[in-house]
Amino acid sequence: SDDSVVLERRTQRTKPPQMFQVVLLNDDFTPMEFVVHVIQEFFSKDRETATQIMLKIHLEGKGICGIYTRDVASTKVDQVLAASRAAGHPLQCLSEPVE
Ligand code: TYC
Repeated sequence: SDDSVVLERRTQRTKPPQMFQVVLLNDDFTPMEFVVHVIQEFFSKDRETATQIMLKIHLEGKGICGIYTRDVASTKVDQVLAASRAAGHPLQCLSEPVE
């Protein structure tokens, strides 16, 4: 006879996804006001927070604007670059894995 025992898995074991931080880089040409606008629009920050992030980038060379899953981070980068090019600014944006 078949005396095997099957135990039901009651814990889910899906590991959390790798997260990606979206970083803006400083440059000498993009207006501060444009960077603040970009951070507000694409990273859902209020005006004060966006201004703080922009100033950190301006002073330190780069700064994290948000942390997302791979596809969302990639879309944010594409949106920022498209808006920057459309406005004639050289603003650079990239995403990198967290850790
Ligand atoms: N350095 C720019 C200026 O003085 C402002 C700036 C801030 C540009 C952040 C890019 O990611 C940036 N106009």
